[in-house]
Amino acid sequence: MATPNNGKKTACVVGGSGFVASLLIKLLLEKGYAVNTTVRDSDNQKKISHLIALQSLGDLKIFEADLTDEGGFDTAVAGCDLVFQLATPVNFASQDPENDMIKPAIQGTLNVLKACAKAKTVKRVVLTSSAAAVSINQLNGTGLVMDEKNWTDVEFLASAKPPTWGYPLSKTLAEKTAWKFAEENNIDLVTVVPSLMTGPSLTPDIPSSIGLAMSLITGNEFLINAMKGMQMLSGSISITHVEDVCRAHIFVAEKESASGRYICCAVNTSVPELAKFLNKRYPQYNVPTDFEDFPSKAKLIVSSEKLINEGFNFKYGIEDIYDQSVEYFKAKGVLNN
Ligand SMILES: NC(=O)c1ccc[n+]([C@@H]2O[C@H](COP(=O)([O-])OP(=O)(O)OC[C@H]3O[C@@H](n4cnc5c(N)ncnc54)[C@H](OP(=O)(O)O)[C@@H]3O)[C@@H](O)[C@H]2O)c1
Ligand SMILES: *[C@@H]1O[C@H](CO)[C@@H](O)[C@H](O)[C@H]1NC(C)=O
Ligand SMILES: *[C@@H]1O[C@H](CO)[C@@H](O)[C@H](O)[C@H]1NC(C)=O
Ligand SMILES: *[C@@H]1O[C@H](CO)[C@@H](O)[C@H](O)[C@H]1NC(C)=O
Ligand SMILES: CC(=O)N[C@H]1CO[C@H](CO)[C@@H](O)[C@@H]1O
Repeated sequence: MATPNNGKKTACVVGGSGFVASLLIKLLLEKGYAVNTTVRDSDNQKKISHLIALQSLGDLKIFEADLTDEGGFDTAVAGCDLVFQLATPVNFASQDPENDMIKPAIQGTLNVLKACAKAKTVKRVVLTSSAAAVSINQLNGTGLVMDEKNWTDVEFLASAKPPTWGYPLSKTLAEKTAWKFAEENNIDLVTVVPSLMTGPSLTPDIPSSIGLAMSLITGNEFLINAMKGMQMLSGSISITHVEDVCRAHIFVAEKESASGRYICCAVNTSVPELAKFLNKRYPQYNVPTDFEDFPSKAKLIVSSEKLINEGFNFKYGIEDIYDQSVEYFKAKGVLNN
């Protein structure tokens, strides 16, 4: 493979300041990649301090680009072999999900793919989708198995508008748009479809997904209710260590035979089952285990069989995922024993 930059492999990571993207950048630099990354506001020293710190690990250049700027990604993408697109607007409290999340998620993904088409050097694009683009439907029951062929029911989300509908709709439509554009423009696209992530974060602030995954331990009632809502809407509580999701991004980017979507989910559970596990493992936090008539069995599992059959190994199970998240919260001063 002809690579510029003295034979170094080159990658662009779009949305580098985020929870997942900043760890992905660290792993890429450790593997010897030269990395270009884009952030929304490169003058905001606090929001990018963790990226500045990563520059000591290798060749990392920081560019400024907003998802809504057509042409904004051209410079950072130019000359790269691989492009990872992780940026997405997240605003669960939005009164206007159409304009705050759905339109910019779709337009932004298109703007990144257009930059890839222009660059002529890009061999593969890896887009970060979400299990929320797979598992949301109106079916009832338990024991359903969802795989890469399954798509979230967009008509249901758009018409019934259940709480938090904007985010899953934005993720589903952005991924569908990406597949259409990639096919029409001959782009080698692979998508990673992760579940809820937790684990230590490099970001200055604690990412909201860790706060959600840790809510049973911190006792935050609002977030515990959000987790119950997540189980009801998406059919399960599915959790993966953030590092495994980053490793999966690099795995599918480098593996020539990889194609299509890849669900990346280490653990499938429910709020009551998870609470029982956490209560036993960390008795000091008095995790509640009585959920009355709330369903203790998840409706479905999201299966990572395709990723595993491709040769990927998950490094972390439920014990490691939570042991490391608890240590992270202690280090951040959120938990004190
Ligand atoms: N965390 C999870 O549990 C989870 C689960 C499934 C899928 N995912 C997916 O994984 C990806 C990364 O998520 P994350 O948890 O790392 O989220 P995050 O920390 O909130 O990162 C999102 C990134 O998107 C950027 N962004 C938002 N709006 C933008 C805009 N208009 N222009 C440019 N950049 C914009 C943010 O930039 P700023 O720093 O400037 O705000 C941030 O860097 C997302 O695609 C998400 O949907 C996450
Ligand atoms: C980063 O962007 C610059 C400017 O467009 C480009 O020359 C270079 O090849 C890009 N890739 C990397 C990994 O440096
Ligand atoms: C599932 O159950 C809900 C609530 O009981 C009901 O409204 C809905 O029609 C059911 N869905 C199917 C596909 O049977
Ligand atoms: C998932 O997709 C397969 C293949 O299209 C389909 O047969 C199955 O019914 C879908 N499952 C659900 C729960 O929607
Ligand atoms: C099919 C599948 O992925 N099942 C997994 C659900 O999660 C448990 C761990 O909690 C795994 O052991 C199963 O393999």
